[in-house]
Amino acid sequence: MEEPAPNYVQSVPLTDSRLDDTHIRSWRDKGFALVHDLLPQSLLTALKQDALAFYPAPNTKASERYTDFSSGQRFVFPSRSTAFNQITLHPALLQAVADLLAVSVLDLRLTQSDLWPKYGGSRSSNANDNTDQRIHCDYPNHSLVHPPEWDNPEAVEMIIYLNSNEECSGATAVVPRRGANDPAYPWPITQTPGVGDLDYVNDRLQAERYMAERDPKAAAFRAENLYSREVVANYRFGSVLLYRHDTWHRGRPVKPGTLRLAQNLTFTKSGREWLSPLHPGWSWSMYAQDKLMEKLIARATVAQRTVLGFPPPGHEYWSAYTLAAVEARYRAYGIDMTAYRQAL
Ligand SMILES: O=C(O)CCC(=O)C(=O)O
Ligand SMILES: [Fe+2]
Repeated sequence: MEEPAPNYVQSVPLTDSRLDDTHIRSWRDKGFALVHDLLPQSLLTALKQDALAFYPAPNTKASERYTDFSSGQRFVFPSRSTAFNQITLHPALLQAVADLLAVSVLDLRLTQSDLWPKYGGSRSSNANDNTDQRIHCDYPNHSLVHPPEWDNPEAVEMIIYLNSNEECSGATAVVPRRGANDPAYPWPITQTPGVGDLDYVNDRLQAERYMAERDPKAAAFRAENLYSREVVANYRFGSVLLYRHDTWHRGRPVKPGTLRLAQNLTFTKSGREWLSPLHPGWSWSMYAQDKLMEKLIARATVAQRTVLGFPPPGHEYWSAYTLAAVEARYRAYGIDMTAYRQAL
């Protein structure tokens, strides 16, 4: 299969870091929105510096072990990079997700925040090579079930790019959904490697060869309706691609000799236990000597804490006793329990 010349995703500027109807409609109808100006450049620059200090430079021996798409749990929330934590819980980002899902920020939960390197040219013949991904939806390794009906989404995924397409290539491709009867979006989403009894194969050529053998109808569906209709997100430094667990998309090859850095996040509506966090629980690091997570909880806003699963003001968890106990745990780092006390 030849790579066709890409069509680009359209992007409309934001006003005051707030999504408008165009972005919200795009995400809800087509399955994605690309925004270039959601997050402050200074914070993104700080994050990129932290990531460059953490990940080996391209074309070095040390970079060779990063052949896959994840950081191997080494650059995940909560991180020693303050900028990473601040972006993860940035008010503009949380508000954007809340607007897409039409809920309050207090009804969001974080389930993924991970900063991945993608090195150009480090390609293997492995079926799981990540360079040139097969087209897929992300729900199978985020969810125990299947995304609900299209008009009732329960999660927002995003990729924050710390480079530009011009510099690194490898722009993510997405397939815009065209209404309820779109042949690219049949229900359920099963014609894809890794679902049901189909093997998980990541590499595009190997995945499509496998599909052609195992399920020729599905392979034809993928060629005719998915690959032929993909458009790519012409990303810049700081662009955010907002998409969904049921959006067809794929990662594409990064230019040899370059390193594309991207932060991947997922937020769900609260009470979705079937949507698994991708990392160890947020409290797992609470015995670390630097008290990173305790400080983060103490200094976070009420909304940010709630997004991490801390009980919101007014929750049945709170009593005079639990309030005093939680305050005792975090007092050393200056937690302000006023909002919880007032709601008792
Ligand atoms: O790296 C990209 O551009 C997309 C990655 C992706 O879709 C995935 O790993 O699930
Ligand atoms: Fe994906």
